[in-house]
Amino acid sequence: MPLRRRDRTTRQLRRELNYAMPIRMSTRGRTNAMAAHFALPPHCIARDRCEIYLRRARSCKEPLIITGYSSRNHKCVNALIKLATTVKGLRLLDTGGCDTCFPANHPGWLGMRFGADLAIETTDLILIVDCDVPWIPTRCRPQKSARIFRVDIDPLKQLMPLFYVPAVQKCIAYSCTAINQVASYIKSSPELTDVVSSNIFADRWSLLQKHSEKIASLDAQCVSGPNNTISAAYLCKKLKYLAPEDTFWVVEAATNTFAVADQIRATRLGQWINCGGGGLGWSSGVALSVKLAVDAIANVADVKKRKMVVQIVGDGTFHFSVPSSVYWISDRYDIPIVTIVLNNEGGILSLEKGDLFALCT
Ligand SMILES: Cc1ncc(C[n+]2csc(CCOP(=O)(O)OP(=O)(O)O)c2C)c(N)n1
Repeated sequence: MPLRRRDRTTRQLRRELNYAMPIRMSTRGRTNAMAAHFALPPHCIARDRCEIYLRRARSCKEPLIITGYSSRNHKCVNALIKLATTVKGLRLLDTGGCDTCFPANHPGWLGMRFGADLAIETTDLILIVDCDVPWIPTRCRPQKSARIFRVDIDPLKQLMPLFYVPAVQKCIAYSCTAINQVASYIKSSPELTDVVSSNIFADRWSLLQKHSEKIASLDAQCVSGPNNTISAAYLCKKLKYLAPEDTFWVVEAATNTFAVADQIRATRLGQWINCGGGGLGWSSGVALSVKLAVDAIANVADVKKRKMVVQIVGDGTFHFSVPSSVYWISDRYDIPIVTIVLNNEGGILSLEKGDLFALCT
């Protein structure tokens, strides 16, 4: 009996090692064995499903994509841009489960909102891509007539059975593959190409140019309060102005997240870093890691200029991140980061351009 148990343990251990060991380090025999575990082809949408999506999407007036963590594959950001540029008028709502999913300078950008947004209530077609909670039904819900499609690696959310989205089609696929497929399918079909090049779509594109009005209205929110108190929006607008354009923003701003997202308006791949989980306290450690990573990349590329990493964090959340360890490590290993703590009480902003850079070099 003890012998058998040891056998089982050894077998289990070998299996675990197989999972853990990188393929390139394996012998051919082990590679073959591991291929059984790893060689899953990228999931894509079946062609007939793709046709169904697009047939139903043809007649819609206000198509909307809601995403959350599609940018865990950065290539998906470019795929979404390509699709939103092909299907003019398509808009995208980011629910902030990951890095920047869509650049703020694209006219289809609706910003970062989770739980509720007006666009969800008015749209007639929603494609949910890699998003766990596209809306909170007690706060906002789509019209009954809206057609909903879902593409996700786990579209049924089998591990989080909290609420179900009444999608007419749910498809297991890698978001980047699926989005590229849809864009290619449109391009390969002369009929659909005609549809998306029609005047209706051109008009929708013109309507999207109201994006600049949206940006102006966001900018208008950035006013300082009485007695020199400052709002999160005002502070973030200043930060955006002070920091170099290629700054990385690690954001754990809790209730101020929308205000921060509205002002930082990330446009570069991976520039806005968020965590999909609900456990607070990750951002300080992540800011150090991001700084290490960007400096390592600069070293490899032999680039002298160092990119800045700015962490924006709520005051309660700041304490969850064990600041004493973080700044000891930052100092001990020379990993400079800037931390902005939002304390919801206001303060006096007196940073000048250059001060921020001085802080983290
Ligand atoms: C590890 C962990 N503990 C507790 C919570 C519950 N929680 C959510 S928001 C929040 C308050 C965060 O405070 P603060 O960072 O000051 O943000 P704000 O008050 O601006 O929302 C807490 C305790 C959590 N999400 N994760």
